[in-house]
Amino acid sequence: MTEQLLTAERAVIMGIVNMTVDSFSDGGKFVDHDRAVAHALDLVSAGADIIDVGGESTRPGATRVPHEVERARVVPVIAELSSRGVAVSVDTLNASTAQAAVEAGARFVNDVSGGLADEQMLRTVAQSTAVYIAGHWRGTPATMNSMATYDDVVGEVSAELAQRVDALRAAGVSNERIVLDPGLGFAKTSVHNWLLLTHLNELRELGFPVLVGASRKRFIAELLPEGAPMHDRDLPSALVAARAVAAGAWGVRVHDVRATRLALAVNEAWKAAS
Ligand code: PMM
Repeated sequence: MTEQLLTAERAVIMGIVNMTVDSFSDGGKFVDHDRAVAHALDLVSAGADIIDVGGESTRPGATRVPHEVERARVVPVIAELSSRGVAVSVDTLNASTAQAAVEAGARFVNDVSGGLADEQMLRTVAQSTAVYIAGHWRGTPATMNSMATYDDVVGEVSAELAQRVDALRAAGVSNERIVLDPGLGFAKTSVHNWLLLTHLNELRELGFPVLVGASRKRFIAELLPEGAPMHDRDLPSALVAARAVAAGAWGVRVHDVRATRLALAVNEAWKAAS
């Protein structure tokens, strides 16, 4: 099933379940086990291919969560979803959480730090059969905004992701188990995010599936009137997802799966007719 997702002709939709108290868009809504599971199942029925379960927010300025708290939040949900046949990814910076999640059935480890936050991460992934999603990042949520300086953001993000690939290979993770993510918003300004989105082909040239996470982020909010409600970000997020997929993204990580599925259906109809 994991292999099918990696080689699928249709783009993959990863639905977000944040079991956090302070995520910028849905903090506090799904910390409870039953609500998280119910939300995940809703996202699956709306067309999510993978459910991404996270227990620690990585937004700028977020406070770190003790590993045990993170594990206690996400592992039971991952176990339940996996037992129901849902493909699950764990969104974590921590090797110990990744390991527990994989033991509970997670097939993907989604690490926005690309292994830079926890030196055990790459070895832990190598010892599993999980697919590893390596995000581009330059520092913790406390420091990343000050690291958003680039001469050539596309070239530098590509080169830094290529270094993560080298580290993954050295740790024993084979190419077939690697997905790359430009890490929109992680040590990036809005201008950087748009440049990365409009030059996805350069990231694709690294030879790995590319996942894009633009959903509800601040650079999307900047398209809306100030103070617009959070769900107003879902339409522009779905359009960005569709454009990213049209530009060759393997998958998109989104909050509003229903809208994204429709936006991708437009892409598919467009492609079929052209
Ligand atoms: N962004 C966030 C969290 N996890 N994972 C991947 N692979 N890519 C991302 O861009 C990404 C991520 C932060 O957003 P959230 O608070 O809405 O989860």
